[in-house]
Amino acid sequence: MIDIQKIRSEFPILKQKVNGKPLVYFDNAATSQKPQIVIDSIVNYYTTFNANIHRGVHTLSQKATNAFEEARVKLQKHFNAKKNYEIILTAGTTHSINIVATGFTALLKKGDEIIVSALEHHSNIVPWQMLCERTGAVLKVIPMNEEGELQLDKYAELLSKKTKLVFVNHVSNALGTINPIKKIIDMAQAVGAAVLIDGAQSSAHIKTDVQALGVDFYVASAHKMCGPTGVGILYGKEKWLNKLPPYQGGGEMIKQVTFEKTTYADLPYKFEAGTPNIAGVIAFGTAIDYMNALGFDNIVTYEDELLQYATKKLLQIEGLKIYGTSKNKTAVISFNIEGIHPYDIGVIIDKLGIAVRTGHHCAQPIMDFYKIPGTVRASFAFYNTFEEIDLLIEALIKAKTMLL
Ligand code: 7TS
Repeated sequence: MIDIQKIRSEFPILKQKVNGKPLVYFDNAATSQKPQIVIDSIVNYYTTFNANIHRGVHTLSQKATNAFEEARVKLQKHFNAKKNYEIILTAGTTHSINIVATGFTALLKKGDEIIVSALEHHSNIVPWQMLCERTGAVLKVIPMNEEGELQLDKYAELLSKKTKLVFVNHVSNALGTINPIKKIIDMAQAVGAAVLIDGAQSSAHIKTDVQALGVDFYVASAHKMCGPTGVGILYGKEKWLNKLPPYQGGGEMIKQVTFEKTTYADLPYKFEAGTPNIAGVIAFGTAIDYMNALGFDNIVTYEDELLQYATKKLLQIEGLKIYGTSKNKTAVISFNIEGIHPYDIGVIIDKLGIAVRTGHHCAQPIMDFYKIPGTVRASFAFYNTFEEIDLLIEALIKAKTMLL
């Protein structure tokens, strides 16, 4: 069960007023808010044991190294990776994707094929296009339908022996659709392709077991899971991480350096050049503990109630259309009101203290599919309330009266 009063008291930012009104934060798909315990974790690191990791014999360095490596193990357990060194600590989802996309340059040849989906965020499109430019590989796209779901029959037609890599997000950031990733992974692996799943939008709502999925790569960002910005993970099966070359050269990722030849460090350090975001990684571990203590089953049940309530209420507003109507959705609602630009709605309801995102949500192909410039996106988290949804509805009715 979600104890909403207790939870809200743990998020200091939610107590403030914005433009004279209590903050209603419905931009959780962009980034989540942080509980005090995560903020304290960062402060505690810098206040009591700030030191560089993996290189000092002194006490603070060892303390920092232990806390950093403990966080890796928490992440390993959370995502159920077989080995702790299959969890690479990165700067976030975008960074993780680029490590794989750049690494595959050495593994692809002209005429090979890469499949992405029509539901991708730009960070899941551009690195693959760049990979295709470097290698002569061809990018194919799984189409979507009007409900915002992927067409798996069309996906089956795209798969062949030429397919080397399939890349799909677990949940669409623009529409909230939960993709049938187990099926997508199994179908790709049946033709010998590797699969990368982007968990940026799912990881705060769905507990993912990478071994049960059998996925080759899985990526996520801490900041969408109550953790800090600038931190994320790249999970990769050991055999794949060993096949990929390092992404960046530098300190920490080497075994031996001479001017004639350098040998690389073992996993995970081969992909962790330079001083990482030590405080961020430790706080990511704290955020994972916090979310697991709440329980993902509790989180998803409560957020689904918010989703159903908001969907019903929003559809009572005349002229309002929701984009993305799959039955399998996280608590994200993308919508427009007929005759009004989404940006204008965003600006007016901000004056009433309500934070939503407006625009194409870095998923322009989805907007092109619906032939719209963008949407208003309200995305909910477990610390949101039904009363806040009522405030959104009131604000939208007000905005509609002002703008039409
Ligand atoms: N993949 C998906 C599905 C995303 O939603 C995002 C960020 C990213 C990748 C990139 O993550 P980053 O942490 O590396 O930036 N999505 C959004 C969003 O929907 N609004 O702001 C950022």
